[in-house]
Parts: sequence; structure tokens; C-alpha cells
Amino acid sequence: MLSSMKPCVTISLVKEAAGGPFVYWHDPLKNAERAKSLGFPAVEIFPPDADALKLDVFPDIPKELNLDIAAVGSGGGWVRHQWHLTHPNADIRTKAKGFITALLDAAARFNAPVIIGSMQGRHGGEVSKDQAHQWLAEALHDLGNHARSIGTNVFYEPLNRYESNLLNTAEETVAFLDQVQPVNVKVLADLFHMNIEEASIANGLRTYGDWLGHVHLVDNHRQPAGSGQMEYADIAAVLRQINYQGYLSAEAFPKPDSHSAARTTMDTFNRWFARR
Ligand code: LER
Ligand code: MN
Repeated sequence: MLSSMKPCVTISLVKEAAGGPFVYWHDPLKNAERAKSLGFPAVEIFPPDADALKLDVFPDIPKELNLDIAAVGSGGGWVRHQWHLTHPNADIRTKAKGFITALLDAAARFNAPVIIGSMQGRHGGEVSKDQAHQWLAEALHDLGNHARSIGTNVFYEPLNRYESNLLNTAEETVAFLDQVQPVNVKVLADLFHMNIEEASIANGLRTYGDWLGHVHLVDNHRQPAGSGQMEYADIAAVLRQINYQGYLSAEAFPKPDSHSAARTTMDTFNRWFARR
């Protein structure tokens, strides 16, 4: 079967995330135009909060540029407020869930799913691993149900061990999701995290199979795909085998600069992942 994967590139609007692994920074319209000039059909937005996506402040990128919003990141709730879904304080867990719910609502006008990455939090101290998993399961249920009610999805992103200790590998993640069965929840596979945690990134992607909804395309050192030692041939072969039809979204440091990082990613996408 012919598969068609699509390239995408991140734009961060969060000034507190300075130094983070996002390709373009600030001005969403100007940067989406630059992405479009390289042939990207979509952008992924990292907003400070849901208000930043409101009609009066956020440009209608789909209408103005005919680009899609592939996904919206929720990490602003962690970076700016230190809120997360498995925090020992119930009030903070509620704030984290409210932050993501508001983003789902705001992103729905672009049909954009919302990512749960750093907002998943971690266990430790007074919070056992079982307890944290239970809270994560409840959050994915509730947020997935909300996403279903407005016709969108949640992308759950397993992180590497230095960023979370909840679910690090594809095997653990799929076992958890198969048991919890949250609706309208798909997995975001970030190749940088997988490079740290998987014996084989290709096998990990095969394990995700139908759970896979989004990919963060990046090289082993968090720099643009194609600038490191990641083996894209194997990764592309598995994504074709599992008939992955989603985005490969560049989430990488803007090295040597944003536009060059986007161009390197696009060259890598065209070399390994474009339809042929
Ligand atoms: C952070 O490392 C990351 O990969 C983000 O996509 C998570 O929010
Ligand atoms: Mn990521």
C-alpha cells in the first residue's frame, strides 16, 4: 500500500522555553511562511497557554497560508507553572488537566490534537509508581473523552528517563495503553527519546503500530534530522510497513539557525520518508 507521511516543523511561542528544542521561535505567521517556503504543509505550535491560540491573537494559519496545524504542545503548563498530571497536590493535578482541556478546546478550531509530554510528570517521594500510573490513566481517559467530544485527539508522548519515569519504552507504553484503553489517545514517538530508551528504534516503532499518531523527527543529539547518526532507512521502512500516515514533525535545536534546521529536516524527509 502507498503510504504518505507528511513533514512538519515546530514553532515555539514560549519565551520561558528559550534554549529548548524547537526549530522556529515566536511570530507564528512569519515562521509558518518560512516553513511554507521550504515546502512544509503543516506546523506544530508550542503556545504558552490556550489564550495564545484565541481568534484575536493567533493568526488563522490554515486560512492565510493553507498550512495545517499538525499538533499543539501543552508543555507550557510545566515550563511556566510547574503543573503536571501526577503531582502529589490534587489542586495542581486539577490545574494541569484544566490547562490541557483549555488547549484542546482552543486547538479544535484547527482540528489540532494536543500533546501530553512533560505535563505527564513523574513519580517519586510520596507518589508511588502505581499511584502515578493511576493518575495518568485517569487523565488520559478524561482528556481523551473530552477530545472525542470535540472531534480531536490527544497525543501521549513517552519521554526518556531523564525527563520522566512513568513510561519510557514502547513496550511499557503499549502494555499500559492496551490495559487502560483510553479513547482518542494516540502515541507521539519522539526519536530522540527512543534513541535513549530503545534497543532498536525501528522495533519500538513497530511495537507502537496502530497506537502511533505523531512522530517528533530529530537526530540522536536533538539536532535537526540528518545532522547526526540516526539510521533513517530502518525507521522509514518500519513506518511504511505499519502504514503510518501521520506527520514527522521537526522538534530540534535551531542549529545552526532556525531556517537551516528546517531545511536540513526537509532534506532528510525528502531523502527517506517522502512518497516514492
Ligand atoms: C521534550 O523533550 C519533548 O520531547 C517534548 O515534545 C515534550 O513535551
Ligand atoms: Mn518531543
